[in-house]
Parts: sequence; C-alpha cells; structure tokens
Amino acid sequence: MTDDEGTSKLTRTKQAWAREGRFLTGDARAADDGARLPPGQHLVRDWPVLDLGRQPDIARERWRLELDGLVERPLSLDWAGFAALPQAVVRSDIHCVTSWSRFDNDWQGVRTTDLLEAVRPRAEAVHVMLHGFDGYTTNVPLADFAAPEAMLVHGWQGAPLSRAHGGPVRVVIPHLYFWKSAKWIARIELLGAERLGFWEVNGYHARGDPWAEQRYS
Ligand SMILES: Nc1nc2c(c(=O)[nH]1)N[C@H]1C(S)=C(S)[C@@H](COP(=O)(O)O)O[C@H]1N2
Ligand SMILES: [Mo]
Repeated sequence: MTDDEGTSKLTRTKQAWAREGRFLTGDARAADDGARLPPGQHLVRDWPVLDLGRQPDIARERWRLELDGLVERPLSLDWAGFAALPQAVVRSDIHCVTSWSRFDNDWQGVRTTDLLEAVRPRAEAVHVMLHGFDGYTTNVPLADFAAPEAMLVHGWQGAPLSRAHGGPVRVVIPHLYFWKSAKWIARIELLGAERLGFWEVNGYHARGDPWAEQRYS
C-alpha cells in the first residue's frame, strides 16, 4: 500500500465517513423488492475512477494471476492461460458505496464459476481474499465470489479494460458494492475463515450488499 500523503488523507476521509455513517439513508426496507436502484444510490452516466492513487502499469504479456489457498489445484495463469478459459459477456450494474450507480455495463471476461472449476475449492474454503497489484485487498464470502454474474473482466463495452479501471484484468461482483471488485487483480486466495481487506479494516462492511445498505461495519 502506498503511504504518500494523498493516500492516507483519502483513507482518513473515508474512515471518517464510515464513522459518521455518510450516505446512509436507512430506508433499505422502503426499496421495492427487486428494485434496480438500491436505496441511497443515484444514477450516473459516466464512470468515475476511484482507487488509492497508484495505478499499476501491467502489460498483458507480463500479467500473471495466482489462484491459491484452499484449492485442490493451485494455478498460476498467464494471459494465454486466461484467454483459453471459457469467455463470456455479461451485462450488469455498478453500485459504489459513495452513492453512484451505473447501469448496463457489458463486461467481457471469464465467469468466476469457470475459474473455480479449474482450481477446485476444498470443502473448507468459505471466504476469498482478492489482492491487487497495487497492494489493495478486499474480502468476499466464497458464495458471493461464485455468483453467476461475478467475473474476471478484461473488456468493457467492447474495448479492452483501461488501466485506470483496473486493466488488464479486474474482478466484477455486481451484486455487492464496487469496492469488492478488485482492480489489477494479482491473486485470488481461498480461505477457511474470514479475514478483512483494506476498506473492511477501515470501517467498511464485511459483505457490502447494496440492497441492505451494508455500507459500514
Ligand atoms: N486494486 C484496487 N482495486 C480497487 C480499488 C483500489 O484502490 N485498488 N478501489 C475500490 C473502490 S473503493 C472502488 S469504488 C472501485 C472503483 O472502480 P473504478 O475506478 O473502475 O470505478 O474499485 C475498487 N477496487
Ligand atoms: Mo469505493
């Protein structure tokens, strides 16, 4: 994790938001069942860039993804190995904890279910830690990581995923707040018990369901 002034200031600001309950509306139950826009969110048309301020520059040829921890078959994937996995295009919405949502993103990549089939999680594996090349971490329950619409994406709206948005490859878990969707994915670690990631240690919710407004812990 970088420790330059900008980063620590951002982290302190967001910690303060978590303490204050910033953006919490408390009207989670007022949202219709099946409502597309979660409570307390507003729609945007552009796609904001949010990260800790360090954007790793990794060419596809140098990119590698480690899949390890509680798996039968640990994998170290290079670009060719990743491209050889079943490819899919999935349309989903983004919901950021800072209250913006963006509908209808066409993601191109590999479903997490296909990735998990390749590594075969052990029976004891119940949580996942996602590690970015920038040192970022975020934790998700394995059941959420393995959701049918969860993916490792390398394309957005028909073009390669930009470096600013986490290219060459990022995670997208559309049914959770977007901080769970690790950019510049480097390592996927399967765990037998929950461990907290970067924002989760700093006051964000361990799961982050937007419809339940699980913004903070
Ligand atoms: N590797 C990494 N992934 C990350 C982050 C980060 O700082 N580093 N920030 C998270 C947060 S807080 C958000 S809101 C989204 C933002 O993704 P975007 O910049 O593509 O909108 O990325 C998430 N994934
Ligand atoms: Mo965020």
